[in-house]
Amino acid sequence: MYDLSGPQGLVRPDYRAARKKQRAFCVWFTGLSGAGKSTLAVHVEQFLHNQGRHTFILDGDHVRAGLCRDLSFSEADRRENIRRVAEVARLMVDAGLIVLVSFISPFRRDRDAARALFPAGSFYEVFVETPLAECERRDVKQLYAKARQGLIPQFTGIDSPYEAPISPELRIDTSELSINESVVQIICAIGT
Ligand code: ADX
Repeated sequence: MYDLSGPQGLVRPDYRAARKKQRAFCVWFTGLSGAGKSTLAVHVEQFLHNQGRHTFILDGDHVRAGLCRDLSFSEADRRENIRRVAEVARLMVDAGLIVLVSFISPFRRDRDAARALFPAGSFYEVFVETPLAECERRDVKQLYAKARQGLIPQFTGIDSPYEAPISPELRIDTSELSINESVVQIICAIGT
């Protein structure tokens, strides 16, 4: 792991967070499309913002329209997608922010590599483990129907793998918990 604090100047990452009167960290939401990752990130952010915290959301749909617009959904491009967003999240944490990352991030080794970028205790993996059947039933973006018709190749959970986390900091099944109940669990897990 490289040290961003040295050559950049005398202001250390923890000084920047302290100036914001907060602990800086990353909450990494992973799970299938439609599992509820983005919804949870939005509500956790709102809670933290109302508590006076400085936050930022990095979301797959948003980042793929800009920073990662050159990337497809092949395995290699998904890995590059996650590598980039992990690096950006790390920069934002060093800037003193609480960063909420919401990507399918289907491969365990890429999530582990993301975790390794952060100081110990400042990365929380939240596995949004809503079952595929429920994600498909919701089909908010009508993508599962298209994937089943063969119109979207390599769709996660259909014909592209999702590797479930082995020991995430937290598991949330949004088919069993309300948004508010989920937010409370996440806030308790991150301890802020
Ligand atoms: S990741 O696999 O590289 O982490 P990411 O979170 O950025 O995925 O983007 C997922 C979103 O892209 C989904 O919620 C869905 O809206 C859209 N999408 C388009 N094609 C696919 C696909 N083949 N598999 C999964 N999601 C897709």
